[in-house]
Amino acid sequence: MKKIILGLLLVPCFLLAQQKVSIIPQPVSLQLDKGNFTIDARTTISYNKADKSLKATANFLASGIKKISGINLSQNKGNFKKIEFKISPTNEIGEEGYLLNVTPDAVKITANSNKGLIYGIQSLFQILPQIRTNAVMAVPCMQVKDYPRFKWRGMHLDVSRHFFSVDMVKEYIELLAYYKMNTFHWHLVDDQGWRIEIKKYPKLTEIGAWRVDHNDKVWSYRPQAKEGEEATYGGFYTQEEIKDVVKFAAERGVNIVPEIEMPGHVASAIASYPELSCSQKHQLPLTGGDYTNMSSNYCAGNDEVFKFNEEVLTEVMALFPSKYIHIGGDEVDKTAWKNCPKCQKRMQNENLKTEEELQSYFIKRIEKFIVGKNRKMIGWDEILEGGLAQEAVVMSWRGEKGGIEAAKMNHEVVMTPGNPVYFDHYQAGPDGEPLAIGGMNTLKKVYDYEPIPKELPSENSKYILGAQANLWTEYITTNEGVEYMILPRMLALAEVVWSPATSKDWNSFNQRLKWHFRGFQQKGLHYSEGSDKITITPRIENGQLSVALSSEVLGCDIYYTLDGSDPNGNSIKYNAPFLIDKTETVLAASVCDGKVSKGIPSKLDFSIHKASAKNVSYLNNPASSYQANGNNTLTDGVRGTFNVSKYWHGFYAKDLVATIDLGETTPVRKISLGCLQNTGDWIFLPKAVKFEISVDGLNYKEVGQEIMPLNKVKDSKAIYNFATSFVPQQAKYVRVTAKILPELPKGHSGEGKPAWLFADEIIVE
Ligand code: TNX
Repeated sequence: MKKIILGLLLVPCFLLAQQKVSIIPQPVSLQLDKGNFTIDARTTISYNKADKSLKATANFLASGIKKISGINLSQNKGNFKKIEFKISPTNEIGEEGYLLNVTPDAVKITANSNKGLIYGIQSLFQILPQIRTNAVMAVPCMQVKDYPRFKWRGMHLDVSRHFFSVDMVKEYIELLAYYKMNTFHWHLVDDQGWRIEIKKYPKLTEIGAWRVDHNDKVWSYRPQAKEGEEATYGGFYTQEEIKDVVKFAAERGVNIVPEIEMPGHVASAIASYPELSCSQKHQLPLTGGDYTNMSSNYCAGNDEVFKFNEEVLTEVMALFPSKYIHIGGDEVDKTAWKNCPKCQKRMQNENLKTEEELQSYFIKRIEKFIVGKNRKMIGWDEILEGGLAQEAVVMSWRGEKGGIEAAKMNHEVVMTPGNPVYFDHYQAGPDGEPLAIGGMNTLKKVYDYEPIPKELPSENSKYILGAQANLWTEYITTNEGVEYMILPRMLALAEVVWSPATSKDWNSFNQRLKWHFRGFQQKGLHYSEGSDKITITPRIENGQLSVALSSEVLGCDIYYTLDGSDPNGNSIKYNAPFLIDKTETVLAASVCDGKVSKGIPSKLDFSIHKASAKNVSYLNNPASSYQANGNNTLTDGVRGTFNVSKYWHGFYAKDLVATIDLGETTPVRKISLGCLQNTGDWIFLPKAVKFEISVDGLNYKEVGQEIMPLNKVKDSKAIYNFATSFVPQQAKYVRVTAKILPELPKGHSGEGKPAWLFADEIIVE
């Protein structure tokens, strides 16, 4: 009898077509074999009952199977068809790795820890149907060996700017775990809302969790209440809810790193307990949620502030078992400290010379407390300023510079540079996309990210714990918005932090992504199909200007026009970079299966003049993060705009002194330099621009100067052409000197510090 049943059961293994396996992140090694294992009502989960922790893992597997098939798997019953997990010392796969061995008779998952088993189960889930179905639950026979490249595989969620329910947070964690991300950075505190119940300080959530609801998306600190308006927008998590979420995450191998911001970004705490701020006026009773114009910092001179934070952290650490506790530390506006007698006294007593050192004092004092509780403190890269605390871990967000610096000092680092892992930035468009904070971090940019910087000495690379994407929610107001911004970019990041660097393969990733897109559709998750925008890149080579077109969408053709019409399948097909030798507009779109992509076409205007494509040399080089198109950006014919930063060359603290070699002596009658002002970003028009010409490149003659026009001083944003016109003169060289503003004006957040100077084009006529 037994034999017959066995024979019948084996049939599907030979009849079912080999299923595709589309695991993301790509496993270290995967070998598909012939046949399938079929999960059915007779399958049992088998494990060592003596190990209590395995029970939760078995339940996790059982409930996942039930959800997609309705099958109730038994546990440790019978000896027939098993999904077996075993914790046993296994080489090469580390703490989080797993071996998954599927044969027609059994699925075996082996790991060194429960976490590894969970990842094996996640791989299994990715192979099975994504939603409830009556289909046969067939798992292709295979052997998988898999383990992560990095130990910090993080996703962050800001629940302060907008509040997200426990259910949404769980959904987020579930998605993380499904893609083997193991760290959830929960940004619980910011100016716009305090989101965690603290028993000792109830006002934090009675007052600090609520604000007036103007349904606007950008706030400075906290939105200003109108007369009689109530603070009705917000929410917070009770300690019981937090315990539940922590448990939920742990069952999926996800560690939650709570972030309790300090000493800045805490208008919500100050609104609740004004006495924690520097200013006396904040100690008046506050009503109606009007907390504008307050300093959003804790007072660093007040010992009560430290007592408060230590007591808050004590409750936080009791809730979160995480070794790492995040204390924020970013973007502290030091103005209040400069004007605060208590802060100034602290600086005197502690022999601190700058407010940066005062911030460092603050953070170090908190670190001591955290380390005393056997935890590790992590903070944004500003904690490097004024001296890094002894054991602090640095989260590098303003590029990778801070991370490199910290890793060189043998501090642990998590890489989370705004470009490309801020998922609040656009991933496509921006036309047709939900309004976002700015920037453009496409799926491919995320996929191509390498967390270990080239410039880091190899012996220090071990300090790079991994990478993380951050989801700030100033512009994200709904659950759908959260899903849309992380899907599918999180999948690209998952592959970056899990899979071996050598196995990266954009084509293969896109292939596997299709299966996951289908799953998103079936589950009703909101996701982006990626950027179908064509990137138009100006190039200068051998004194010629050309244009390259590229697309992230695979398997499509690119078509373009030069006559201003919208491109379609009858336009010019792009094969290779083409020359631009007159003023014209390039419009480009991708055409897939005969259909023009849905977004509006990409467009770039080129204006050609006497200096076009000519070589530019600089006395002071542009800053590394504002290289635009490289050396000859100022002669590539492309102008910058307020929205698109990539065509601007940025200079910091030093003047722009650019010399153009026109290649031949030619009559010149007008020269101009395009500059940007965006005061909020510390970018100011130059004080003055001087224009010179030369025939021999040695002797220069001034042909004009323009002083920064007075009517521009007050503009927070401006694009202005500094220019000079003169009677035509022979020139082979043109030199332009733009004087940078050496000190930001009084009242500016960077008062006294040098400004940035941004320029896009030197036009010679
Ligand atoms: C900077 S990243 C911030 C956040 C903002 C974010 C917007 C960081 C440590 N601070 O407070 O939400 O930019 O992208």
